[in-house]
Amino acid sequence: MIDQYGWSERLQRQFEPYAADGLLPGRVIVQQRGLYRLATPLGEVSAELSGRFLHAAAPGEHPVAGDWTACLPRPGEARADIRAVLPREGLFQRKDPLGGVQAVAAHVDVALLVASLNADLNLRRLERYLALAWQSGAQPAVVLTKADLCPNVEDLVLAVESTAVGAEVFAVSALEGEGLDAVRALLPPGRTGVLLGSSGVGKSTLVNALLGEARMATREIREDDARGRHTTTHRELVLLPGGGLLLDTPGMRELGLWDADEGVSAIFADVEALAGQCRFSDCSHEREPGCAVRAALERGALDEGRWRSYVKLQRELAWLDRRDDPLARQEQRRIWTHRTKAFRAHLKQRDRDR
Ligand SMILES: Nc1nc2c(ncn2[C@@H]2O[C@H](COP(=O)(O)OP(=O)(O)OP(=O)(O)O)[C@@H](O)[C@H]2O)c(=O)[nH]1
Ligand SMILES: [Mg+2]
Ligand SMILES: [Zn+2]
Repeated sequence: MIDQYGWSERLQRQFEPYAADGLLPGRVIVQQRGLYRLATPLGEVSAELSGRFLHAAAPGEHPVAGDWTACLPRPGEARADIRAVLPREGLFQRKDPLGGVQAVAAHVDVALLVASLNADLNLRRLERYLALAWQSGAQPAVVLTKADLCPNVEDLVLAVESTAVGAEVFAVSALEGEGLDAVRALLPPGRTGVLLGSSGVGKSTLVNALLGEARMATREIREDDARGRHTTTHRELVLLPGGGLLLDTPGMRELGLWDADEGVSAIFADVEALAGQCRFSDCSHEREPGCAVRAALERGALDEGRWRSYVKLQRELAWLDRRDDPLARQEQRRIWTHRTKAFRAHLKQRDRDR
């Protein structure tokens, strides 16, 4: 049972101390607030964090979808208590607004960045998803959905290919079953993919098409362009008929800041208002006279940590912007190509180790 969920000899070795304590391995297939559903050698069970774990673990260490845990089944009940989380690989993280990181999914091999060929394709947003994917250590691939609604699929695929350096690009129509085999091929038995992309691009529809049944809830057709509504509200790992595993996630907000510049301004509106009051419009907020930011920091009106987060984030965004500059882009391309090669080599090595 857990072999199907990607259990490996390496995980088995890491699990030995827990096995000696009578614990069972369980992979998190659904995570909804403090409640979990685990795939274990005894089948699927509901689970909670044990008191001891809650006490000892930092929030960032709480299990997320895809995690492997050590759990203790409650006798006579289809329930278990989670006692520990195994070391993570392919950890998908997002930035939280204050510069920290939050785990989204663990043990991810392939990150499927999903965008619709129907709506305006936002290449910059795609780049951000890509940056996030590269940070996770998972191999990114771009899936362009709703090909049936697009008259110039080839052109768009080419445009995306030139942006998404190092990632394969696929066009699919879940509705007509086009291009699904290429996606299936990314997820051979035991390999885990995560779907990432804005709300409404068709992530859950794609899962259903790959499953061959309507298991995930999808948006009504006539609501296609409804704004701000998320059909999927939790993360769920499903076992595909071909043996691969795919994690469906809620759209857009899932990635927080990486989605849009507006996000930064909204979260740091007070900081930006302060910066607007400096005497010099190009104030670096370091030692210029009449700097409203330094004054507020000295008065204690602006929190030092918050300011640092803001500066860090600006740097991050500048880094993303630099990639619109041809020379910087060339340099990035070199780095990314190198990373792709390194990553492929890493995967090969890992498969050999398994
Ligand atoms: N024509 C066409 N419509 C599609 C295709 N795939 C998805 N759709 C439609 O797009 C809408 C949104 O699909 P969902 O699968 O719910 O989107 P989602 O990405 O899971 O959205 P969230 O769960 O909110 O993040 C639905 O009305 C689907 O029927 C496709 O290949 N072709
Ligand atoms: Mg969905
Ligand atoms: Zn200033």
